[in-house]
Amino acid sequence: MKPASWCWLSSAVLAAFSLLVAGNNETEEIKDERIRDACPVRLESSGKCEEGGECPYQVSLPPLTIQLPRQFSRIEEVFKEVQNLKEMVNTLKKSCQDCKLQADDSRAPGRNGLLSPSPGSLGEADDNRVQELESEVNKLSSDLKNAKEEIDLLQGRLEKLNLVNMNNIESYVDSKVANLTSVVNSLDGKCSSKCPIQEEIQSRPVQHLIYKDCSDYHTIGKRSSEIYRVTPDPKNSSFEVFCDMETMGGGWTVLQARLDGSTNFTRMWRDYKVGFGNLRREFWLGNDKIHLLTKSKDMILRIDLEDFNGVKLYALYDQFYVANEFLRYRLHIGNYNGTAGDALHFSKHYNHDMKFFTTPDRDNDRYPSGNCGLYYSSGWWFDACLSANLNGKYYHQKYRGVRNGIFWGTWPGISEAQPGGYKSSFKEAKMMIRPKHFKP
Ligand SMILES: *[C@@H]1O[C@H](CO)[C@@H](O)[C@H](O)[C@H]1NC(C)=O
Ligand SMILES: *[C@@H]1O[C@H](CO)[C@@H](O)[C@H](O)[C@H]1NC(C)=O
Ligand SMILES: *[C@@H]1O[C@H](CO)[C@@H](O)[C@H](O)[C@H]1NC(C)=O
Ligand SMILES: *[C@@H]1O[C@H](CO)[C@@H](O)[C@H](O)[C@H]1NC(C)=O
Ligand SMILES: *[C@@H]1O[C@H](CO)[C@@H](O)[C@H](O)[C@H]1NC(C)=O
Ligand SMILES: [Ca+2]
Repeated sequence: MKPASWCWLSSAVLAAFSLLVAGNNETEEIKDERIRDACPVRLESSGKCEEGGECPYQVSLPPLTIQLPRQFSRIEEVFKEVQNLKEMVNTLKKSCQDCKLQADDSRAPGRNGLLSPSPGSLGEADDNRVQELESEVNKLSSDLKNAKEEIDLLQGRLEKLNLVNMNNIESYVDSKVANLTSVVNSLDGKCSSKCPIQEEIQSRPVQHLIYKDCSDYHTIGKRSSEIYRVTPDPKNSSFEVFCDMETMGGGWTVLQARLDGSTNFTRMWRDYKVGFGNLRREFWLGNDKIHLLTKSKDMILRIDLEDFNGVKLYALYDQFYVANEFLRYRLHIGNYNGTAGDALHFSKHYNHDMKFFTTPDRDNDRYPSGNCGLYYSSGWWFDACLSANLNGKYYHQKYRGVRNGIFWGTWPGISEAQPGGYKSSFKEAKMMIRPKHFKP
């Protein structure tokens, strides 16, 4: 492994690092100035006027304080991620160096018998790989420098305008960090695979980067729909989720799934809070986890539905956020697109957007004379009461009586009266989220 590639990577990381440090120092200076200088504007004479010339008066202006947008604190998180990367790179660097020493040792005469693959045949391929990586990292480094320039530019504009939307720059930096993460991860794999003494490398504690949701696993090349562990909030716990890596390019974190009625969804507040069911079959991920996931990034929601006639339709919402428990897991949903119809914003009177979560034991709905969760046997963001309820009872066929099954009010033909008062049921339902800015 050539040291040059590490050099590039570290300089990229350091570029981001120094940018942040510079920011800190500036604000401290501004603070100091303010303490020393109580009077906002001062005029001082420092001597006599020159003949016919100007008087050496000096005007001291008050320090300029700039209100940065709240989103600027995101920089701190990115900084932490970059630091993680830096540590990871150092560890890798060290292990690769050890690795190289071992490789050199083993090439020495008399020790060749210990090695199974011939080091000579690997050399050329390694060189190419190193060169590829080098140029990749090289490019990343210049990308990061571009990001820095872009931030500088934005900071300049900030002084003129009071409001600047940092979302774009954030997601730009985010995607660069995700990209660096994936490069580091792929280096990790390559490094240990060519090390002659594998056990030693593998027994070292492996440092893991933070995967906030399934899209981060997709970014590092995971393509199988499986259970993965995510940490949407580094200050909070990590947990397992099921990732859909196939639908519409993949990268989806599944929040809810119905497919055979094996899990009972008539549950109380506590169960909906922590989640229940089996991640590989039917489950509700849990409102606390859904909150953390939707807080960590701007998310879109996809709902997939299938009825017992084999009709499959979907609904996409370009924003999805669930507030915390204190705010009763209020739903925030964006614009609709898709084929299943916009049942969450059915009409003025049936609209699930901005509604609180209700369960049979916690009435937060807009129906004054009863609890919609109790009546419709589920936990959901009820209005008064519903035009959609994906947590309703699982019926294996059409049913009569209260419409407490899985329900999507814009489904073709669902509102027409059926003979004998039958209601249609659904075979499968699934809710999943993915970052808005994710490009599969
Ligand atoms: C802050 O600036 C001062 C002088 O301007 C410098 O000595 C110091 O090293 C800087 N601190 C950091 C953390 O860069
Ligand atoms: C990283 O960025 C480069 C150039 O921007 C791109 O070609 C590459 O596909 C990206 N890698 C990943 C894993 O996103
Ligand atoms: C589901 O749970 C509820 C509440 O515990 C119970 O009343 C109901 O009978 C259960 N349904 C099934 C199908 O087991
Ligand atoms: C972790 O997240 C849960 C759910 O939002 C919250 O109740 C709890 O206070 C968080 N804990 C920390 C340490 O932030
Ligand atoms: C809906 O999604 C399709 C496919 O992704 C896209 O072509 C179309 O422009 C979208 N429509 C709206 C209104 O966003
Ligand atoms: Ca009520």
